[in-house]
Amino acid sequence: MGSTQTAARTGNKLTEPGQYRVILLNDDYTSMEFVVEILIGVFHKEEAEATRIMLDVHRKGRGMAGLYTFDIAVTKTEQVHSLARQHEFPLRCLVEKA
Ligand code: TYC
Repeated sequence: MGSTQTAARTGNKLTEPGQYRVILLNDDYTSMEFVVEILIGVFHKEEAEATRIMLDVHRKGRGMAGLYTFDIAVTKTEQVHSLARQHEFPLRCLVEKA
């Protein structure tokens, strides 16, 4: 049995360290190649998986780049925004509680 179930059963206040999704947002201006490079360079995806995620975001408007503890999720989000600024793309992402 996992510790989350144990914590719930014993009624104490312990919880697992939170997991946070980094969500990539679509826009009309960022190049597909740049998004794939971000997914490989920042989120350590293989090229085929990076392309799949990029196309999913392109079609649906948003999609998950990865699942991390809070500090790592925020750091990756900052890296994406910094790289996007350097390349003059409006690419945005956000952190949400999983
Ligand atoms: N929609 C962009 C285009 O057609 C590609 C894109 C995909 C942009 C994913 C952002 O998170 C994104 N060039």
